[in-house]
Amino acid sequence: MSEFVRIERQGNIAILVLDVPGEPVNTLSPKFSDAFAAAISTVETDASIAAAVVISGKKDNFIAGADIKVLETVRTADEGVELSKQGQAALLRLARLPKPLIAAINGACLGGGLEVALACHYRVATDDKKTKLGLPEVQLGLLPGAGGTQRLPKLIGIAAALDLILTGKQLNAKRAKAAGIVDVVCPAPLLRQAAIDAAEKLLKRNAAAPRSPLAATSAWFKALPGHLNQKDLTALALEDNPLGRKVLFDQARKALRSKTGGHYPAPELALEAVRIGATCGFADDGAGYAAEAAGFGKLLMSPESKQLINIFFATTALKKDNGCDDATVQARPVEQIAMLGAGLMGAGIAYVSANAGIAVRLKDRDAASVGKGLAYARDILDERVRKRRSTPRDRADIMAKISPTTDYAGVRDASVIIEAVFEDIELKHKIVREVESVCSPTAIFASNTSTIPITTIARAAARPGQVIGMHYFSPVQKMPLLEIIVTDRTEPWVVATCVELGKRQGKTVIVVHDGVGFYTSRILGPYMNEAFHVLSEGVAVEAIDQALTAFGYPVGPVKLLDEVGIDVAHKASSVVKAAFAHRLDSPPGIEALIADDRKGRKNGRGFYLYNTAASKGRKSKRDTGGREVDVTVYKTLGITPGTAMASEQIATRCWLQMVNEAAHCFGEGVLRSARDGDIGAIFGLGFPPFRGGPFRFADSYGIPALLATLQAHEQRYGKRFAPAPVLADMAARGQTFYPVDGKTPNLAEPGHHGKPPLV
Ligand code: 3H9
Repeated sequence: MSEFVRIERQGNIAILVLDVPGEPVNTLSPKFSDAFAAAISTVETDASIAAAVVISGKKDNFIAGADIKVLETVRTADEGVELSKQGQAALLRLARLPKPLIAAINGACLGGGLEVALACHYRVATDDKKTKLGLPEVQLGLLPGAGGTQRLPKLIGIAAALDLILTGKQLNAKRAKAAGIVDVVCPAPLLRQAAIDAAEKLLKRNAAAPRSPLAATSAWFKALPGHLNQKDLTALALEDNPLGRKVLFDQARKALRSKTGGHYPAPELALEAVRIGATCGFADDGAGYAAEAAGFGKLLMSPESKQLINIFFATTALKKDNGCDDATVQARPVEQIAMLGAGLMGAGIAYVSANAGIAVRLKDRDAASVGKGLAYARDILDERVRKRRSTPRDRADIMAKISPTTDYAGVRDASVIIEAVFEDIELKHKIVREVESVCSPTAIFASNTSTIPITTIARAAARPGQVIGMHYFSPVQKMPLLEIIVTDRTEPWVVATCVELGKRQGKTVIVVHDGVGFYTSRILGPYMNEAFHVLSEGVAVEAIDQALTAFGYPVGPVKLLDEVGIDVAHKASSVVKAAFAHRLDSPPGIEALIADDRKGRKNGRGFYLYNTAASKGRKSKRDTGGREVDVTVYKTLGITPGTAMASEQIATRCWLQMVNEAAHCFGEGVLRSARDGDIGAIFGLGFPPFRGGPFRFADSYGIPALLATLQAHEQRYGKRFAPAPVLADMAARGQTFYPVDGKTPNLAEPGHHGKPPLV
């Protein structure tokens, strides 16, 4: 018996217990595959075994997919193709096993893990919160390479399968059952028995009417159209004939292109593998499997996949990081927090906290304002219930955790008090003093400010070591990043406690040093400023936004101004510009927009047209939803659009500013590591993930080349392009931010940037 797979017995049923030794999760690796193949041979040849159950020995993980570290060692596309073919062959063997094979799933069943489950003949999954089924390969720049692009559409239909394969979406057991992936859902403690019961049922059924185990379980699928709604029937009708299928694939390809801008080859190749598979009915060993293997090998060698895999490992490392250079610093427990300010940010923070099981005291100055905050949290939950992501019971439990107040009642019991009031330093100082007079002496005071240095806020505090910044992004319930800001005086336990709180709220957390604009707003400022320069030179708004979306940002900088709010951006950027006026010259104009009451989407008056009450009758009555430029904006700015500038030139000017400012932050010790800088820019600002973040991108561009490009721009456009000093140092020493084959010094990990520790 292998230490990877143990075989236990219950009568004539074999239980294959998967348990990769010494690892927190099961992953598919050559060693695992050998052990699993040997166990399957035993099931095949041992006449006393009539059926088998595949279950995990881990507490809350079935199989997390192929071992990504092994994938990283693949050197050529051909090797990748071979790896995929081996996976396909191993799983085909499972699917063809003449004895019923049941997957018993608890915890993550992802990628290759779901492919194993799909090759089994029946799937039982638990209703545990950790149980998630999906094919997240596209998020790593890959496609499911062990038959997933063929077996999933064969099981649940092409349209439903594409929804999972092209997005990497993960389903809980209940939703997986509704989709037709899972046959039975049960509570976690009953999993083993439920799987054994299923094996016995299949054995009985087969004995009554012998047929292949697969046929025994797919019979229900044949009866499915009777239970489908109109939308599903249309999808099936489209899938069932070649012309309909062509329409379906053409639509999917078009939708993909418009979403990815052609920057992500993985979903396109996955779609192609499904399309080819569909032409031969997803036959075992058919052309679809060959296309899948070819796509897998190609993608494994792609630079996009390498960057996305880097992001996976960076976020995994951040899950374990306590935010302090001393890894032994412990977080203190947080049972209750107080949230001061019930606006969109405050209400959003209250919601993510309550959702994590933390009691929240939500305070605002009057009942109407707190009521609005509660209604906002309730709306988020209503939407989740409507989409069946939460139950009405969950909604009631979460809402019960948020208690409203208009005074400081209950603040004494809070371990962390977060303020999200107006960006007014007098007000913040008043609140710090009031809070300190009523809260516990061990309570932490966190500010959600995006513009005021935390050191300035802490000046009013009697306990400045317990003052910290927690910069959330809007909308809080959707944005994955939390930027935590520490001053020279913030205590390490305060940092560790807030990092832990952020993780419980579901955030990826980076810790940065206090300073003007912290990290994210600081690198956004010069980027937006450059877009404004380009605009003031007479380049059209659409041309600027298209240039940056073509580079890979989800929205262009001008559209982003409308979304964030021109007034908000103006306030934030004036702080950054004032601090760096010696090197950041900014064009005039934004003041004219403010004077013209252009605040962006929120008041329907910005760079684009919105069909809101405020914009109706001004220009267009059609609902353009921000898709068309409001040409009157040029007059407000005193600009005549018409200057032609190459898209690449526009994009380069803007990204150079962001990357150079990130290098400034790195050199000044604002960041703990290049890794944090990459994650902050990707998760907080939408820096194109396939480029890996500003530091990975700088490395792949080449530090000397980056330096030269900045110098050329400095000559042409002025001092705002002067390279960050760290870049010149690194170029002179032949350094990169990340190690190259372990040869260069590693500047990417905390504690290796040559600066003293932040905390
Ligand atoms: C694939 O399957 C390709 C196939 O289709 C084709 C084959 C031919 N590999 O996140 P955590 C490690 S591609 C290697 O902190 P959690 C992780 O690095 C794969 N390592 O725990 C960490 O290590 P360490 C498709 C992995 O509970 C430790 O496990 N699959 C892998 O918060 C704990 O992880 C995916 O994309 C892996 N596949 O979340 C799933 N998975 O302790 C990726 C985890 O040394 N994984 N590790 O730092 C996840 O989404 C999450 O890790 C998971 C657990 C939900 C499983």
